Amino acid sequence: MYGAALKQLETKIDIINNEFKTLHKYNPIEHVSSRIKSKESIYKKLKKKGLEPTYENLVKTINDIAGIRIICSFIPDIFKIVEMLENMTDITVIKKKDYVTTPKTNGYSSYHLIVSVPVSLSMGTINVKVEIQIRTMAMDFWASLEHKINYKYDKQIPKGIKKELKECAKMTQKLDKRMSHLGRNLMEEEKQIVKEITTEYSTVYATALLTGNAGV
Ligand code: 0O2
Repeated sequence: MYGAALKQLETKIDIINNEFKTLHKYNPIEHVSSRIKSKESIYKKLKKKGLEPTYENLVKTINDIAGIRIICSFIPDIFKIVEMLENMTDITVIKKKDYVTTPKTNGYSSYHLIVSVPVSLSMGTINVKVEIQIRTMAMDFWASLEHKINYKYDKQIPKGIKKELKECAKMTQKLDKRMSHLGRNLMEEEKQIVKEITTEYSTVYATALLTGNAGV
């Protein structure tokens, strides 16, 4: 059921991306990946929560068994994608965590949505929870390195490395802001060029109409 929910969501995200490309002439999503949490990881998470490893506890308390990660170019894209997902009538947003506006104390930044997706099986329709993480390439770079370091030190990262990671996170945030600013300027320039071409074309066409040369 988790695999089916992921497939459905991936299709929806693909549709969002194509719609965005058509409407705004640019592609907000760099890439999308999905995964189903490993048994070991589910077991560890239940243990951490002080719960027995039962099917009921797993379904009720673990929100990220099925996970999708959406990587964008710029910070504003994250919020646009969140808005588009929220507007979809066939998925329900259960929970939102905005670590983009307010990063975690360790520096982690990303937008998390827990959504419920209806999956039709032969025995009926069930609602399946999926975690969607939306972040920029820079945020993803930081998070994947921090994840590896965490794994290496079994979540007991030495103080010096923690400090270094926090500084890197600050640099990542600055880089994201500057890149988003550059991206916005570039898009404004492109819009202006399209506007100028359209205006020029309209003038030429109107003149042609008035002089009876519209066919030309
Ligand atoms: P893995 O191995 O990536 O699957 P909740 O019950 O939903 O309130 P939860 O699940 O702890 O509590 O929620 P949260 O904080 O949204 O974290 C869910 C996932 O986000 C994590 O899953 C990570 O993938 C990612 N994440 C959260 N905080 C950090 C962080 O500080 N660093 C990195 N690198 N990733 C983070 P898992 O199960 O922890 O790990």
